[in-house]
Amino acid sequence: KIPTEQWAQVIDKVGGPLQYKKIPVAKPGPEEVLVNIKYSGVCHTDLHAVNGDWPIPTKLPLVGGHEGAGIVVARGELVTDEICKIGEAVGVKWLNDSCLSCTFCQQADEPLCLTPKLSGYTVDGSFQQYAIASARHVAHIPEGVPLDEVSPVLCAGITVYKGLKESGAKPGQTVAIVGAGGGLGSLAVQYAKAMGLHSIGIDSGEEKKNLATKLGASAFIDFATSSDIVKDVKAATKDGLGPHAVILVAVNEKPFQQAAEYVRPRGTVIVIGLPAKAYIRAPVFESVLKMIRIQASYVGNRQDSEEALDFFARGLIKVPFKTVDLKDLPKVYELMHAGQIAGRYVLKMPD
Ligand code: 8ID
Ligand code: ZN
Repeated sequence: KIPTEQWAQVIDKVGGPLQYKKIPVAKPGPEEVLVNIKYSGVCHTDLHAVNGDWPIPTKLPLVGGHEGAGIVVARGELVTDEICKIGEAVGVKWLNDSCLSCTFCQQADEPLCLTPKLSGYTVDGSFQQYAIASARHVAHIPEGVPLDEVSPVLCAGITVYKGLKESGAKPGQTVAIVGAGGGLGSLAVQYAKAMGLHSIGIDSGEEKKNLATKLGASAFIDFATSSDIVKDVKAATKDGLGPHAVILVAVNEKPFQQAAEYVRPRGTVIVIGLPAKAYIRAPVFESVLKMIRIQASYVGNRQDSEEALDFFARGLIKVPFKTVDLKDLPKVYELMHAGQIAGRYVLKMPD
């Protein structure tokens, strides 16, 4: 039976504070499903939303979260079994809905939709027991997959997998993962490996170094202790010419202004991280003579999501995560703000 009230983490204004309280359970619209969220990963995007870091305002009051894994418990009258079944395990992703009609949606660039709904940003997300999502956009979680471990795949996994595909890096080539010990980075190292790529991890501290190395990075560079990152990254590639691609998933502007200098000639810099008010910078002269490419990547479409989940279901991706209760979200944000999370935190919803 679906209750009328549920536990949620809510902010009323930019900056918080978070309020752990009971709010009403929403009813799905004609093309929506109601998902009983069991677990939700916490992405740095959720903290950017609380802090008002970005130029687009969030809805308020806001329930954050966009890595929600749960079970469909109700659906609107236009949702058939072909679209989404009651009792099915699904993921509530950042892209909660897109119109499927604009020029971008028509070409399967759903993240570029002109009228998207974003979970935990423009609509309430997964830091609650019952979340609403568009039936055509929920991710279908393969059977037998544990909902706690898979939840971070729903944003972090999909995003880095898409970024690696967009980079054009081919099996046998090398990618640098900037922010390799964080949520996105720790999955990027593994997707890279599964795609036949070598990876160089860049982050800071023993814990993140050990994690990135254990997950498959062939070299690690500590950004806090390296006296010359550009030189060190190049030196970590076999021929000293630098990585074929750089995947930027850090939450600090510095590396976004450095990557163009160590990427290999003909190489690609993929911009994914979204530090507040940051700019990308590259020297024109060297960029031209090296014919480099700088490109951004934004989550993934439904097909990317299915593929990223399939890598997980095949056992190629192990999410390094710790679980805490929904009520403990403030502690997770504190650790995240301090850069002290190696891997991901996953919230367990109350029963
Ligand atoms: O679709 C997208 N483009 C998308 C999707 C999901 C998330 C973008 N994001 C954005 C988030 O909004 C956030 O800005 O990606 C960024 C990373 O999210 P995350 O992985 O959830 O954050 P984290 O777990 O805090 O990891 C960040 C890591 O960066 C390292 C930190 O040590 C941490 O491990 N880092 C920092 I801060 N500065 C660094 C530097 N100079 C650095 N690593 C290397 N060099
Ligand atoms: Zn995210």
